[in-house]
Amino acid sequence: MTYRSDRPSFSAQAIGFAEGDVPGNTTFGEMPVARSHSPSLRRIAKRGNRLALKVAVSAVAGSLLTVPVAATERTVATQAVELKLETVARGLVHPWGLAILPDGRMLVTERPGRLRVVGADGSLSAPLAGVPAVFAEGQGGLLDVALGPDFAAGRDVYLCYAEAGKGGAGTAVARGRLADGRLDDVHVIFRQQPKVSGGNHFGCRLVFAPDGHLFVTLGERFKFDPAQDLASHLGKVVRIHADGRVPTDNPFAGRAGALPEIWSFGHRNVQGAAIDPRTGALWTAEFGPMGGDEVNVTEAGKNYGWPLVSWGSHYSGREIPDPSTRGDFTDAIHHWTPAVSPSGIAFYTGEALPGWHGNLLLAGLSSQSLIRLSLDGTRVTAEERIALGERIRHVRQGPGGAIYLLIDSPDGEIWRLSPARK
Ligand SMILES: [Ca+2]
Repeated sequence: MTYRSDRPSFSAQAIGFAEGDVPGNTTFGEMPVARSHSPSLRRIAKRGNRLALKVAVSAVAGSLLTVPVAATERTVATQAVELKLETVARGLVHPWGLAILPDGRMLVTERPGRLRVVGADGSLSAPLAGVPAVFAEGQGGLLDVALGPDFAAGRDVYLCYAEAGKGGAGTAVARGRLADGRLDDVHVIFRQQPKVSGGNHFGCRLVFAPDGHLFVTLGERFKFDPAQDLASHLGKVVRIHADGRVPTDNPFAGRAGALPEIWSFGHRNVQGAAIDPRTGALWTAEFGPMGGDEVNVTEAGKNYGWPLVSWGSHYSGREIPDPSTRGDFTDAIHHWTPAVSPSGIAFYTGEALPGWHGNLLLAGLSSQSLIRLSLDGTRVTAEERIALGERIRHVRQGPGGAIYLLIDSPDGEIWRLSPARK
């Protein structure tokens, strides 16, 4: 059989695929898939391109110059606001991480191991030199990118990626300095221990807390029990200084047998991380097994229960006890069964999209949607799924309150959502 789904069958799991993270199309699963019933937005966009080309050709014939981008715009109806959806950049291979530079250009990672600058006109630079070699197998490769909190002064760029080494592979974090066409002074500042076999569940998002600490979200490498082992970085969120040093006030610092970088544990595969702008707290999103995707408020020293509890069940169908059976674990504030496969997340702090301020946005892979959660503190009061017909890897807020999305595909794109103008 071919493995075309986010949530593969048990036999797919047995050979090592898991998660909403298997590249490819979705032919079954949780959400109705627009692609199988109607033309996808991509196809609409390509049709738009051809239309634009004709417009451009006829415009040239008429001695006018037009740029064939606008024709790929379309509108997307949502509950609160009608959105304009534009394709900003094309031709990216599984784009994974996105950082918006102060000048409006963007840094984007491609999972096979490339970091590029996206110009304001959507042009892609050549791959930047200086990016570490990555383990580009399964879900592994070059993953997230983040700017340092003092980027304007130091040009610090952080990369999170799967790194090969003794024992297999593990997630690593490197820091470098952005120069013209390259990263300089690249150093590894964190390595997940131990490296293990397989290509699943690397995490990874990078997010800086308001106090300058760096949170790194990690997966359990599809190894289950190590998520509960404080002597392992598998299935953990870790907290380090911007230069990789370990904060002395971390919850397990100084505890015998525990790795001092650990912030929280009992995680499965955390690919979403964002700081709550109201409180400064870390929020994360992680993939459950079969069902049981979670949003967590991720606090110091807390145990989130994987693999001992989950709102989901094993791919075999074998049940996993629900979190409500174990008061010693911290439960998710929101969860999904069937799964939606949340990757990147972002709090919307802009004013451009009426009704969205303060909402949590989640990029949905198997659900092929942007998910919008309305919040009252840490309580989810409403959920909207905006079907987009493509696997959404990441969501970021950009200049002017626009939303940027990464489309997870071998022919991936960057999209921008902004208010539709009447
Ligand atoms: Ca369960």
